[in-house]
Amino acid sequence: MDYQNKLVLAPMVRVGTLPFRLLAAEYGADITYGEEIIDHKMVKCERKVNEYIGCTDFVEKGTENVVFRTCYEERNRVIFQIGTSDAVRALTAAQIVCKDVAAIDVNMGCPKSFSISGGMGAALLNKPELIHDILTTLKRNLSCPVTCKIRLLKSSQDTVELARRIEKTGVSALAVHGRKVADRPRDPAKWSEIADVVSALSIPVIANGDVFDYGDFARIKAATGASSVMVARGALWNASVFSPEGKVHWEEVKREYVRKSILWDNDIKSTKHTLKEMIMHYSCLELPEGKGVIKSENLADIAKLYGEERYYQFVNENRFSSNGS
Ligand code: FMN
Repeated sequence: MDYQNKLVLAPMVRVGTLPFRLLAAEYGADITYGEEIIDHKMVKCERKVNEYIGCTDFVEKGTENVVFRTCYEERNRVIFQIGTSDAVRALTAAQIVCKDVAAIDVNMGCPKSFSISGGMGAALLNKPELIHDILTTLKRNLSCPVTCKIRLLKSSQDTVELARRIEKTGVSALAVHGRKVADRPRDPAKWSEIADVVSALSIPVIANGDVFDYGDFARIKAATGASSVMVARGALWNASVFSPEGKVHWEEVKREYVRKSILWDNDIKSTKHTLKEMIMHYSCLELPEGKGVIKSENLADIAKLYGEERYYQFVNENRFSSNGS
């Protein structure tokens, strides 16, 4: 796995499922992260080849709950992001999925209370020994690359010190979200503090924060010195942000997302959440489209709402033969 000069789709809960990752890749993303999945959940899963859809599923044992879905096409660019507070559990979870993905990433930046209270995400940032334990355990026992994603610490000096310790564990790359734990998404990302990390490390650093247009890729690269860039909201609002030809209209992107959700039989909650986020950015949920998404109970309802009934029918009638190639 090469982490130099890459455009990267950031991990996004309830957004970064298979259809969205494939959509971003189609527009030009080189590396696509899945949504964070907690190790507790993953250790309960078994791998199942889903011939009906043409994909590989990780399903909670004894249920039909698909926790992670991937396919052969994205095998060399999909990163599985794990939420963890324990090296052995992280390893057990990673071993279940590592042969089907390009790399394993550890989330060390999530500031949400469910992560922090479980000792995961940003809670790790002030536990360098635990970080070391988790990353070295994964590195020693997995054959795929291991990376992690952090936020900035209180001072740039502290961030650089932590980044150096992380580099020593042998990780292949480090993603740095240019905000501190207490910062809000609307606060500007501090590209200059990412630059301090880039100049202190020799492994690739993936710069993240406030990239909304294709031109921003060059700007953040110049400001940070990083050769790879990760995008979250800019991609959520318009996945064609990765396209060097410029963005296509968001209605077109949304339609393509709906079709991919149908094709890959995406989890309805994730499809609804992603569509709502897209709609809220450009319009509002009180209009008929938004209300229709909220009311939808399954992908057939979504297909009807977007005039894709025939596509829905076609896909479902041709499962075995047309998919997974
Ligand atoms: N960061 C993670 O490390 N793991 C996640 O699962 C995750 N989920 C997110 C979900 C949403 C809807 C958004 C907007 C962000 C999420 N983040 C997550 C943070 C992003 O990956 C990214 O670091 C942050 O949004 C800054 O990038 P941006 O300025 O391009 O949005």
